[in-house]
Amino acid sequence: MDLSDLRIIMSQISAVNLTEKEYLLPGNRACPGCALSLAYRYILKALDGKVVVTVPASCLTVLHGMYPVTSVTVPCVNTPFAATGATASGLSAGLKSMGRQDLTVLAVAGDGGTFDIGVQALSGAAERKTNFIYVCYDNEGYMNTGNQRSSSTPLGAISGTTPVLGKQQKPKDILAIMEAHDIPYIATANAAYPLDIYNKIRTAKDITGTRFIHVFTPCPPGWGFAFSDTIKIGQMAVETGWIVLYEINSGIFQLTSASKIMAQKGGKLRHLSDYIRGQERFKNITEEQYSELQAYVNLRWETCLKRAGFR
Ligand SMILES: Cc1ncc(C[n+]2csc(CCOP(=O)(O)OP(=O)(O)O)c2C)c(N)n1
Ligand code: SF4
Repeated sequence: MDLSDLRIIMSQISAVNLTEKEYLLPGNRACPGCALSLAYRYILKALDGKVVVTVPASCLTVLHGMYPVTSVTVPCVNTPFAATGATASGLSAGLKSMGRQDLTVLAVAGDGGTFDIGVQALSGAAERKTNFIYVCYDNEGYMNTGNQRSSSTPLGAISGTTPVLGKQQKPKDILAIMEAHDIPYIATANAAYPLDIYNKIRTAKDITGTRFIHVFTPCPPGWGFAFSDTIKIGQMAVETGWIVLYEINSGIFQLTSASKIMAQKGGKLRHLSDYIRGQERFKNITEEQYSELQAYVNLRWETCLKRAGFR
């Protein structure tokens, strides 16, 4: 190893050299084992306090706390459910008019607030190439109001509004929708891989325009698994191909983190049943639905391997 290799290694963030500064404080109102709180902690660390956040109605608003108490040390504008993209656009215009280039505008919304009610405001802002980072944390349902199904809820999953047979439709492909907007940066992430989230936010921070990051956030009470299994579920999602970790930076697609390692080792996936089995929400899934999910996961994984040059 020469000096330049050593410099590259030293510049990479690891658990050893990660900042100890905290912007999300302990004692907040998230459930135990909440993947959102873990992901959000690393997102804020990556922006190092130089951020203005906007959050719509969601579990994240609850996590922030009720006025006059808050668990977050950065400024946040709470916005109506449908308005995250619009509020982020306003914040971006305001900071520009004040000549403030030191602050990042960060919008963080759930899957309900992104895939469903917030999609038009986000689409409009992305089409205008508005300057902000938009993080959609995806717990695959409207969790804050009691786990109603969203357009991200998986086929076959039981929810508050699909209580017996489970959801009968496949999720909307939000990443394909955002890619169609031709924005400069798109990434997927997963709360079980916090350093990957950190690195992606750092990359996004230095890009101008709309940057979209989808973060998979397992939800113990909503999905029906033990509070202590959040990381295990998150890792299994990657190992089975339920979630693929990648980024598309200026049109260049590459796998990252555990997905990249899996691809380098030949690209074999674990059986999806390993992931499905541990979750109460899939207890009534039919064989037909399971086969459909497995076929979808296989096809998407092969597509990603091809895009990343592994096939
Ligand atoms: C216009 C409007 N409709 C409904 C609500 C009620 N509401 C508040 S939070 C929420 C669910 C949010 O779901 P999601 O965006 O997925 O975030 P999560 O709760 O899962 O964190 C709903 C339906 C609202 N605040 N405003
Ligand atoms: S309901 Fe789920 S997403 Fe919401 S705070 Fe609890 S664990 Fe987190």
